[in-house]
Amino acid sequence: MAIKVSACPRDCYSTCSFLVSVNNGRIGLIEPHPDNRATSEGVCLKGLSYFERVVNPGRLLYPLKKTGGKFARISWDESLSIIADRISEIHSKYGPESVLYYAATGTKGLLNKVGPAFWEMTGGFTSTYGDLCWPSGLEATRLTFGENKHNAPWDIENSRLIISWGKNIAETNVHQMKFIENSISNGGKFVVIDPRRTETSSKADIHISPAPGTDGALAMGIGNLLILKGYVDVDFINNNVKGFEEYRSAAAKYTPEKVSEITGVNVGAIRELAELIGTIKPMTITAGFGMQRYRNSGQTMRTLISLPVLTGNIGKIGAGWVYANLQSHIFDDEVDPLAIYPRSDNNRIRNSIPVTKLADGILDSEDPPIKMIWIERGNPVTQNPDTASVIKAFRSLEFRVVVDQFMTDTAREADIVLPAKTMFEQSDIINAYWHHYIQLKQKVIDPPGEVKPESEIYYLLARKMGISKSDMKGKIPAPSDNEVEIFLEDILKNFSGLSLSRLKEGPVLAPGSSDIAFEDLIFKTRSGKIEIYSDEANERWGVDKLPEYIPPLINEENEFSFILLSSNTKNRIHSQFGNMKLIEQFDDPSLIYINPSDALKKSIADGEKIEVFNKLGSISGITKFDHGLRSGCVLVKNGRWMHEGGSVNLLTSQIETDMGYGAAFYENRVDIRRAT
Ligand SMILES: Nc1nc2c(c(=O)[nH]1)N[C@H]1C(S)=C(S)[C@@H](COP(=O)(O)OP(=O)(O)OC[C@H]3O[C@@H](n4cnc5c(=O)[nH]c(N)nc54)[C@H](O)[C@@H]3O)O[C@H]1N2
Ligand SMILES: Nc1nc2c(c(=O)[nH]1)N[C@H]1C(S)=C(S)[C@@H](COP(=O)(O)OP(=O)(O)OC[C@H]3O[C@@H](n4cnc5c(=O)[nH]c(N)nc54)[C@H](O)[C@@H]3O)O[C@H]1N2
Ligand SMILES: [Mo]
Repeated sequence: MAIKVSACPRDCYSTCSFLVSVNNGRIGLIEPHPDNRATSEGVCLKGLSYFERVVNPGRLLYPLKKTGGKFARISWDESLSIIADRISEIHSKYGPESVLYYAATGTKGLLNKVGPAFWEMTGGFTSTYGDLCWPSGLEATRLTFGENKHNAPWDIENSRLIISWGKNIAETNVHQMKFIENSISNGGKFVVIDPRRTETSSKADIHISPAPGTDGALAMGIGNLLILKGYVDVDFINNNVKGFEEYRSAAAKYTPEKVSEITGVNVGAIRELAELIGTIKPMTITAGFGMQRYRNSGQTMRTLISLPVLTGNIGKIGAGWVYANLQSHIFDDEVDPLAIYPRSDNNRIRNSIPVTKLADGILDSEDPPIKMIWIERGNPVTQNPDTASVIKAFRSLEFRVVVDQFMTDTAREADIVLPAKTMFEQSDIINAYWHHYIQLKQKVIDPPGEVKPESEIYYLLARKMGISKSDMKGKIPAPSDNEVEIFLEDILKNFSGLSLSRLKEGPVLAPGSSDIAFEDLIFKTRSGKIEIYSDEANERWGVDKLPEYIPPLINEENEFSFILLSSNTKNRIHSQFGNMKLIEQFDDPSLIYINPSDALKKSIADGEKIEVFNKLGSISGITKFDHGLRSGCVLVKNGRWMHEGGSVNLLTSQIETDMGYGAAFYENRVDIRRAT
């Protein structure tokens, strides 16, 4: 048996460091690597289930071709010939930009850039812009501080007051809980702001449950009280902040009474929260994604960010705005929500389809219209808004290729499905967005069946298409472990302290990173100060220069009674892991959560089979009474597959957020009825 160092490449805060036991080519126990201070506590259930993921009977092991609606195994040579022929046919009929390359969050790694490099070599392609996940918060943070970084994960235990705002830490960032619990044991206070009771709020001193999408009003109201009570840090503001006077008059409109009316939070709780924030230092707000699933989300995030700024909780131990720590993103030029890939020098990338409107973007595309799609590391039929339209858009195309580990609802729509590697089957370098370690995700076993990593698929396809080996040099590694290592080492050589041999021992803190973000009080904004007031926000996104509360669209009454929330869940990452036997025992995706008072109005009992529907579609499931969910909401966990009752995105529309081209997944109303 051998034990090898590796790291989890899922799109998850923790990005755990692993010690992987390998026995006769089989993955055994996965244990935490002690050198990662953020994740040394333990591996989550999903991580423990990896041993099963690799050998899961549903794993795709060979290329498949669909004929007459049925998939059958074909050889690599045949699949690549078909793809090469279709690409050249579609290129000659419509031009290279009629090919849409779509990649999402399935796995992190520097080798992911091989995909766009290949498509660029074919003469060009179209890609998506924006992001389904976090761009409004990234942009709000960048506009305010100039960059996205925060204190080291372990620093939060030094906070005396921690506010978890729209984040379900106990399920989505499990390792952060340990540090929060350390703070609580040392007498720190913990507040959770979420329209439902969660595993996280069960640990809180105070749980505030605002009406969905109204957090902006709550934060402006708190800001107003902080100013009125003299709780703001005047010296810090005078030296470091742009726009305080303007903010003061904007916030004055948000009296506790008005905020209470908007948010449904009682005046006493609003005053108490302001009192805590004003009097307890250091304070950290750790913000999640809940309030970013509304059209107003960028502006909402700006209202929240103002609170640690007003109270001087920036650049200090135990203080700050914990949203995205991109200090390990040393390999990217810039994190710019406007462009996932920087435009190439020779302009071969058309960045024209908004990811939130993937369906309409394809259906409305012209000059040239999209005719082919290549999908890897993503499951857009399940995860992107408006599933029915996504399927319609895919079916309007002439040719579809999906690369995945499993026969997902998206893969089912493909003409050719290619089998993808798992994290154990190719080495890669990964970064994180919560801690600031650089890590090696190490190859520990050979891929099973005929599985090939994407870099190899692209290499072979390029050769089929007549692209020379020398053209691929430095862009697509030749198919061997040694060539992959040379490719990665070549990137690492630009950074002191980083090398493959060092990373084979364990995680390394990113060069230039620091445990206390903004300790130097240098802010890379236009003014060099923290910008509560931002000209750029207005110029780039057309929003007010100041943070503000804009009522969400769901407040506009329509015939559907409930607001539809679709949070993440502990034992899955979006649509991944639900098909593992280990996970099935703990996770029931069929459950549809509703407050009993609402269910009773509809004469629906706990455990009864129901449908959730609106104008876009319907899904089915089992009612689960949830006293902790705000009345007026229905909650369906995102990531369910068609055979589990249907993706929640059958009910969501293609609405963009005010900044960063994100997805306003929660701006949807639905109704429920007993299933027939
Ligand atoms: N186990 C697990 N971990 C994950 C993931 C996963 O799928 N599974 N996904 C990863 C990814 S990609 C992401 S983006 C993150 C997401 O991490 P989180 O932000 O923690 O997760 P969400 O479930 O999107 O939302 C958090 C909470 O916001 C609440 N919420 C909804 N609407 C509002 C609102 O209007 N105001 C407020 N204050 N709260 C609201 C929801 O009830 C929910 O409890 O997690 C990452 N970690
Ligand atoms: N209604 C609603 N929808 C949501 C959300 C929500 O809160 N509500 N959350 C949104 C968020 S935050 C996010 S981040 C997105 C996530 O959206 P996606 O990134 O599309 O989500 P996943 O379900 O993780 O799908 C990733 C796919 O990649 C595959 N995969 C994993 N590793 C590899 C690999 O190495 N190679 C290849 N080729 N494939 C691989 C997996 O098997 C899986 O099918 O979903 C969004 N959708
Ligand atoms: Mo995400």
